[in-house]
Amino acid sequence: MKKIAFITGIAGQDGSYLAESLIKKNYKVYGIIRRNSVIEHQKSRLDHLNNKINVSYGDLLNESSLHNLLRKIKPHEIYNLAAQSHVKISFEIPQFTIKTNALGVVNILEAYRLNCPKAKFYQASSSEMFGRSVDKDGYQRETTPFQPTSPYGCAKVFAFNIVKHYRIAYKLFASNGILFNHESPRRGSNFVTNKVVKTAVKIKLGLEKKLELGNIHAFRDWGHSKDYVEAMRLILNYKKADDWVIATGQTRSVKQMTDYVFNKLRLNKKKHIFINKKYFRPEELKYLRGDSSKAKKYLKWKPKYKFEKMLDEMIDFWMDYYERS
Ligand code: G4F
Repeated sequence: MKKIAFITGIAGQDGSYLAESLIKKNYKVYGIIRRNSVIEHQKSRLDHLNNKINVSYGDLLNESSLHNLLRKIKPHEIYNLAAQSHVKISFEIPQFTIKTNALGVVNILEAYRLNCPKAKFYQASSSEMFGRSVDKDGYQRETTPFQPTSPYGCAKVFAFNIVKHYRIAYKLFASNGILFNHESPRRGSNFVTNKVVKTAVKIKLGLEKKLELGNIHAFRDWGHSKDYVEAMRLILNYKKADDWVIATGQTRSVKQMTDYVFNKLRLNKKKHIFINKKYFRPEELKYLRGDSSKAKKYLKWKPKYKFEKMLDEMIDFWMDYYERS
């Protein structure tokens, strides 16, 4: 019998790569997307999977849609990837972010507990939960305390804890993947990597003149989304539910990432890059570097992509996109 997977946030970067990967592994894949007034934006990452997945409208805040679907499809694996995922925007819409990223998780956990408790549940937890906290050796790991620095991070800490609570209280297979930043050509272009790459390519092609950035001295541990969705599946196929850090173990500043892209395209940084206060956050998360030794040891997971290869892939994607259009 085919395994059945249910993915919330299936139209996002991770959701679309995860759906592709599970189809290749012979899963039957279901997912929900939220209604959006611009239909073209809604399923663009899924168009190539058209007849291979089952997508319906749903929302973490619309409980009946979750109960109905889970009762009907009885999944073996549930991946909760839906979220208001932009940290800066979470300062502008804190209530909506907390409703979706915290209360929304309770909603899907309840639908899971009441309709298909034998399923395995994955929660997209985030390195943003660590916030100000770094271990003495300069890494964040499963034992590092959470000190979130944004409404997004606070909501994700709540979600992490409630998932753990459901695991213990109801003996459910509910796991957290604490994923550090992960990118790809499918990344939304208001996240810094894709914003930098897309704008730099446009500058190179004479379609744009400047790139405006916020805090370029923040450090992030950037991996590739394709590697990270593999970790999600391994997490649910491990013998017991647990919490897992998924990261590359390397950290670079936004400036270093931008330098790589501008050097690759032979662009003059001084001429094109400007700092604009509007991209700063009320509190900045300054430094992330994950230690995923536990995932390497027990899940046998390790990233395949190197940082430079990932950025090269993104540059090639946008070059190809603008040269064809
Ligand atoms: O690309 P970012 O917006 O990602 P951020 O805030 O680290 O969040 C991402 O990673 C989290 C995992 O830790 C996820 F949970 C979350 O959902 C999301 O996927 O910003 C990265 C860094 C920040 O320090 C930001 O201040 O880049 C800095 N930055 C500098 N200029 C900018 C910009 N970020 C954006 N988005 N736009 C700028 O112009």
